[in-house]
Amino acid sequence: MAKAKASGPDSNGAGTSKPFAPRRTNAEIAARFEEIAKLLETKNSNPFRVRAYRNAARTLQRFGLEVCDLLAANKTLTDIPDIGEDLAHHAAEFVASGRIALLDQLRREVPSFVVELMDLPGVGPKSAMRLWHELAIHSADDLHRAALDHRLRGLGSFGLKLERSIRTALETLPGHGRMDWERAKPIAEALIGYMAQAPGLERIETAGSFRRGMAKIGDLDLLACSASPSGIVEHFVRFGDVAHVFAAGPARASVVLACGLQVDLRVVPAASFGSALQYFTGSKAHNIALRRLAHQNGLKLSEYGVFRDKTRIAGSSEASVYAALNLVWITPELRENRGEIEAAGDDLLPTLVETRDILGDLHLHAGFDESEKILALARAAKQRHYAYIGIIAPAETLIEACHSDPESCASLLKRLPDAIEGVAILKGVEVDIPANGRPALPPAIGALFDLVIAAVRDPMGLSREDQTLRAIAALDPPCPTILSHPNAPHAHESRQTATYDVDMDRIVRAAADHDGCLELTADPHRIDLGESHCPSARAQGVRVSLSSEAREPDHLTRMEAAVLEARRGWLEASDVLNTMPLADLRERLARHAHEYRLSLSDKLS
Ligand code: DGT
Ligand code: CA
Ligand code: CA
Repeated sequence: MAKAKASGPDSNGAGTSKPFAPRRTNAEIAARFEEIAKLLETKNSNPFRVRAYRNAARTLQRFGLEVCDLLAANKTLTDIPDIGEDLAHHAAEFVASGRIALLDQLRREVPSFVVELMDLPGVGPKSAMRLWHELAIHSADDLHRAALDHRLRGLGSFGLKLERSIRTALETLPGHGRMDWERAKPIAEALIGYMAQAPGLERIETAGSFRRGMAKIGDLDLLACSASPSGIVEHFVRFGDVAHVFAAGPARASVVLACGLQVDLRVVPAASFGSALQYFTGSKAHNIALRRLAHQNGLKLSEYGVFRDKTRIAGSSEASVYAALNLVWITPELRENRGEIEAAGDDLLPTLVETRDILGDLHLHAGFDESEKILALARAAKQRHYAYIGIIAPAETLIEACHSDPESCASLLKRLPDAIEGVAILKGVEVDIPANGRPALPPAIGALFDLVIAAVRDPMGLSREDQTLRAIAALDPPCPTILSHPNAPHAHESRQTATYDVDMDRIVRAAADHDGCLELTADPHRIDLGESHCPSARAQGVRVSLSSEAREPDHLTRMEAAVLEARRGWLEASDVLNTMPLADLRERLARHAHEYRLSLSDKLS
């Protein structure tokens, strides 16, 4: 892997004329070549031309040197295997401008969902075009629904084959892939609302991974309580969005919804509702450990209750089940057999952070001149009873707008009010962390902001060691206040996921050493600091900022998913940065700004 040169575009470019020219990587070029190949295929282009783009993409992914470095050194790209004149021209065009005219033109001609359809198994370029033209299929969801409604067979033998393979996939793979919790939530709410009208229903709850708040769920489990189960099952399978019922018995049913999500319903009597809810909430690992504990105490635990010999001693409520095992009730988010059973035995469970503890959202995206958007974001924040929000502008555009001049940056900042609709506005800037780890933010400009968020983006594909050192260097004083996406499997625009591997333990330790914070964002494409790393942040006293990374007001609701992830990571309110009252938060942020200014005066003296 080529290292960025000290004088390259990644270095701290204060004082140079183009300090923030982004470094375009081979992986980015390859992704665009691959997309061109796919788009050409949909247009029935010459197969040799298609193959040329595909081969070049493959070569670039493996090539040891970065195209942008070769260009900077005035080397010819046509020396790279599989790169002819045309492709060399496109690569240079992309490195210089971030665009490829041919790709822009193709994207105008072929809608993006056609390429997305081609990513599905069994769908090629011709079939994607036919699905679009003949059946008006625009997405994987449309395709699932059409398969379940037998509409694909109208396309002849290809359609019939595709229909069969999709149906098999839907029926054998529960839920056909995992679904984001956030996406499943309104579906679960709609189902619960619908089920509440079932005759004879006493109670209905979600169970399984959804109830445990997992970021992605395999299928949705529902548990109902009723003395007349068959009526409940009949009502369930008549839900409007059910596309296929593939199992229905007297007290249970499994269906697939049009969106591809599988839903399992079980109906139990009141006496065992608590033990069934406990059992079907899982996780499997938690259940196994719990059953072992019951056994050690001479008891038997099952979905029907807790039994001593043949006598049921608990089962109507979950709390009764845990109490029978001498445990306090364990919140579902913790039920993964990661020490929660031992902690419950000693009554040492954490008091987990809750949505109502959150006093603000420190990572909302808007340019400082987008006053209408900022007003809308502030209003959405007010509705959530937030005291403050962080408006985060991308460094690149900001620096361009103020021509790298601190004074004009300061006057730009002054135009943004300190509070809107009673919500305090913290002004922040997001900087990319280049390969050498030193964010290219001129200190005199960085010092003007309330907070600096440093984000790991390109280049991906560094070694684990280099990637770790890069993140650690970004935490070194003068440190940004918050390290964002420390563990992000970064979703490229091109939908490619580049390999990205870091030693999170070392990064958390570095954050502790430098009094830095880590961010957990709930952007569904980027669950970054995940539940598994929260406990070590907590143990080392590193505050975690929970954020929505909202680009529009509706996205602020993502905070709920961030809170769930934090709860699954055992975080209490005092482990979270944005539970701090505004004055305390300002003080903490100012401490960083102070260090930043000190280091600035060091540099100037
Ligand atoms: P998912 O659907 O893959 O996101 O994960 P879960 O946890 O929702 O799993 P699911 O739907 O297969 O089953 C729901 C719960 O039922 C699970 O969390 C625990 C319980 N369960 C299922 N199979 C077993 C088993 O073989 N042993 C035990 N002890 N519990 C089980
Ligand atoms: Ca499930
Ligand atoms: Ca299930």
